[in-house]
Amino acid sequence: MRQHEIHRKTKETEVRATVNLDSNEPLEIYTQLPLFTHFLTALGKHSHLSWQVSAEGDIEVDPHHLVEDTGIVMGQALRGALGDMHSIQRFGQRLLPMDDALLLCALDISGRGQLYWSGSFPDRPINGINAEIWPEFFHAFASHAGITLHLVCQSGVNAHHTYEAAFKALGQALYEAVQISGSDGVPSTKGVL
Ligand SMILES: [Mn+2]
Repeated sequence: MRQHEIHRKTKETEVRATVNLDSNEPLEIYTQLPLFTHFLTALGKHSHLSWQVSAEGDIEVDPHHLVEDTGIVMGQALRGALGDMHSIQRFGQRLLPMDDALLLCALDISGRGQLYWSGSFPDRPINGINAEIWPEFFHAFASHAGITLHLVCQSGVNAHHTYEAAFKALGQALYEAVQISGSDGVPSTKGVL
């Protein structure tokens, strides 16, 4: 079973995440921010992977710590579960619509964590949470998972639709990339990821 758990506690947050790449249940997501829980549940559901995440923190200061640290811990759990990356597909992509929103996600489990965030993301808060917080999640996740992650907002008017579509698109692209392919060994001409 390709499964890994990370627990991280700081003076700002306490986050636990487990991911199993060979199962789609249980899916259990809890954070202190209901909107973030909603988005992560969308990611988890559409990744068809088993995620168990619990995240608490000093949201009275700013939701930023909780969102960024959850990205760190989920990324580290994914990296651990991938292990030696033997026979994985490595690449994943999705063009995901959600009503007015259209999100492109393309990722490479490259071992080099980086986020490329572009396009017309709406710069409006949702339920009092500023839009600038969402790329912080994806940046932390990509950095700590060791994936090259492109997220491009092709169009998006409604902020809730647009950011939710980004989480769903990541889930779908991730599912594709972590699948076991028919070929043997690490999928790199270098022989290592
Ligand atoms: Mn929604």
